[in-house]
Amino acid sequence: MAILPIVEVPDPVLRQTCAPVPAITDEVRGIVADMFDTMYDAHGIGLAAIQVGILQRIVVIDLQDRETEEEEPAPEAVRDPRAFINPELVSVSEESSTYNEGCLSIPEQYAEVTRPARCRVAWLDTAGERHEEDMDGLMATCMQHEIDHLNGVLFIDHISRLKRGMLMKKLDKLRRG
Ligand code: GNR
Ligand code: NI
Repeated sequence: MAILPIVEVPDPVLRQTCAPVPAITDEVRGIVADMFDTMYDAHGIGLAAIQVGILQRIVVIDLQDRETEEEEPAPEAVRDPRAFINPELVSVSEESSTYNEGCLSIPEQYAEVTRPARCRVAWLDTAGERHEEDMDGLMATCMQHEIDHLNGVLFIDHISRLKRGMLMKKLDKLRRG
């Protein structure tokens, strides 16, 4: 159990392409556990392994642990931890939806991002079982955001240069204090 440091922009690590997990070992299950610890600690609803510097196709999501003002992570009883190994977009809807996205690698910055409203996703669980599921709403948005990470893509790549410039300037200001 470990909370890992989160890689932030403009670290070039975030632009790498992650490798598929070749075999689901105890080491992989250990990475998943550390990713959950890190995600809950940071009050995120999702995390890709690349955000903790591990260049493998591993994603964790928990939509129950919505960002709150509280200091403590959600109690375990109300958690809904889901791990996705080698997740793939099987298909996406023609209909799109817009969501105000944030990213733990771009602290405290948000922007409206338009993506397919629904998607079908295939993945392996931590026991190596294959799953396929239709996703919509926040789950579809979050999964597409996480699969983007595995390909070195960030939500700011989906907005205009002007908005991206403004957001990066705000982040710069935030960091300077
Ligand atoms: O915590 C997160 N919130 C969020 C909000 C809208 C769309 C996507 C996300 S994912 C983000 C955590 C993160 O950076 N995952 O990569
Ligand atoms: Ni992110």
